[in-house]
Parts: sequence; structure tokens; C-alpha cells
Amino acid sequence: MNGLVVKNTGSWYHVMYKVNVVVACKMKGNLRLQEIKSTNPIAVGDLVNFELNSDGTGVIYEICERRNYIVRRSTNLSKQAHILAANIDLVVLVATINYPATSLMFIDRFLASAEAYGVKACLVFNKIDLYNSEELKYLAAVQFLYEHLGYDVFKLSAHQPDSLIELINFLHSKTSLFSGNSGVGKSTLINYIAPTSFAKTAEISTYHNKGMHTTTFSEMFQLKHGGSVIDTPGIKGFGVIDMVDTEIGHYFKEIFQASKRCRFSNCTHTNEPNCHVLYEVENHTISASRYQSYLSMLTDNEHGKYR
Ligand SMILES: Nc1nc2c(ncn2[C@@H]2O[C@H](COP(=O)(O)OP(=O)(O)O)[C@@H](O)[C@H]2O)c(=O)[nH]1
Ligand SMILES: [Mg+2]
Ligand SMILES: [Zn+2]
Repeated sequence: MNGLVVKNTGSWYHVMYKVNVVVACKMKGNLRLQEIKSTNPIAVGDLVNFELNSDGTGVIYEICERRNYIVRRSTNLSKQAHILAANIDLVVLVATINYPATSLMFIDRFLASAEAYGVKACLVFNKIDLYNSEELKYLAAVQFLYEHLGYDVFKLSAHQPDSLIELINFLHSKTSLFSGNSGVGKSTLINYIAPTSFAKTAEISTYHNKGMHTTTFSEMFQLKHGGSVIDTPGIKGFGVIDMVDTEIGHYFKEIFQASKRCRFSNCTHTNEPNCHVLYEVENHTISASRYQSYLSMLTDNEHGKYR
């Protein structure tokens, strides 16, 4: 049978195979693994083939080919990746100006990672009910910067339902991954816009629920009128595997655009002569904050952080 993985508890995969029918599955021991080494070979969003056991659980024996997948930024130097989600249409960065503060560098790294994965990204600024006039002014400037680059930017409050309509419409019929620092309101937002957990809609044998720290795993929620949202608890950022220095600039849209006019095709836009990126930074047609974020990723890359 064929189904969609909607939740991963660490030892069980919850697979939805009919509308609102979910079965808890284990992975077959000799499952043929896909291209990357990961701590979780099967991820939320995966389409899988499984067999039903007589006790009502299932065994996954095949993962269908992924359209894409997103990996968590590794917290140690091991090469083992952790797949956050597979087959997604959109990544949503939930951020707040000061509750807690989200730096532009964090935003730029998120956007660059999304570009590297080839997945569309958008920004959601939550908790606008708390912002004072200074913070609102700053947010307007941030919005201008990112909209100018072609990203959709939403300003809203999870506590003000009317402010969510635009985002809800935007998410319609897409599979979206929510990411962002803890405390920015991801779960509150998801709870409002997608109150139904796929995993909770069906009765699942209860014995596998004991002692599970489910909060560290991704889970998919159902939008009322089609589409879904994946919550990723406790995720600081995405990891991008094997980027070479000259590639990083490709993931900053405006830097990539300007780089076509650099003298050297392998220009790193740091100290090369006739670098058009540096020219645009000096002329303020590329924002200083974006360029700083680019430089910080370049420096991290030298130290192997993205490998
Ligand atoms: N004032 C205000 N508080 C919010 C808003 N959204 C979430 N919160 C609060 O922020 C805290 C963290 O929210 P939570 O959804 O757990 O954040 P997560 O860690 O990103 O999932 C909770 O106390 C929420 O009630 C909002 O729009 N306005
Ligand atoms: Mg949460
Ligand atoms: Zn250059």
C-alpha cells in the first residue's frame, strides 16, 4: 500500500494512506536507502510503500523517489544529516523583530539555504501586536528589502485572526515547512491556520506513544481547504551539504545577478579586481546587510560548517 508520512516519533512513522486514516509503521530492516546518510532515513513528507501487519501496525519497505528534501543544520561535526521534511513546495521562516530578535543574518542564511535546495521561500513576521512604532518602522524597511529581492513578506499576529487571511490564502494547496527560532510563534500560528494534525485524526495503537519526546520531530498538519504545514520544533537552521565558496554567491539572488559582470567567473566578491558585486555594494544597490551575510557564510564555509 502507498501512503504519506505525516509524523515521525523517532521509532515510529505515522503513515496516512486514506483520508484521515493513519497507521504507525516501522521501517523494514533491509530497506534500500536513498542517496544521503541520515539519522532518519524516512522523513515527514515522504511517500512510502508499506505492508499492514495483523496487529494493525505496518512495515515500510520502500521510499518513493523524493522531489526534494531539507536537512537540519548539523550540530556536530559528524557527517550524519537529519532530514526535516521531503517533497515540499515552500519553506516559511517565522520571525519576530524583538520577541525574540531575529537577525538579518539569520534570515539571509535561511533564504540562501532555500535557494540552494531549490525550494521557494517566504518570510512571516509574527507578533506585530507587540511592536512599538520604532519596531514597525524597522519592519517596514526589512519588508522593503526582501520584497525588493522577490520574496513574499507577511506581517501578522497569531492573536489577530484577521491578519492571517493573506497567509492562509498563500499556503493554500501547498506543502509548507515552517521554520524559525523557538518562541517566535510557529506552533501558535499552525494551531490556528491548521488545527488538525494528520496524526491525531485517526486512532493509532497507543503502546508506541509511551515516553516519546515527540517535540523534537517534524509533524504535518492539515489546512482546512487543502494543503499542509509541517512544524519543525527546535530547529535553528537548515544545513546545506557540500557548498563550494564560489557557489554561495549563487544563493543570494542579487549577488548572483551582479556576479555575471565580474571579471572572473570564479570571483568570490571579496578582493578581486573588477568585481561588480563590490561595485554594487559600494553604490548601495546591493544592501550592506546582505553582503555581510554573504561574507559570514563564506567564512563559515572555510571552517567546514556547511559540510
Ligand atoms: N503577543 C503575541 N504572542 C504570541 C503570538 N504568537 C505566539 N505568541 C506567544 O509566543 C510564545 C511562543 O509561541 P510558540 O507558538 O510556542 O512558539 P514556537 O516555539 O515558535 O512554536 C507563546 O507564549 C505564544 O502564546 C502573537 O502573535 N502575539
Ligand atoms: Mg513550537
Ligand atoms: Zn565579484
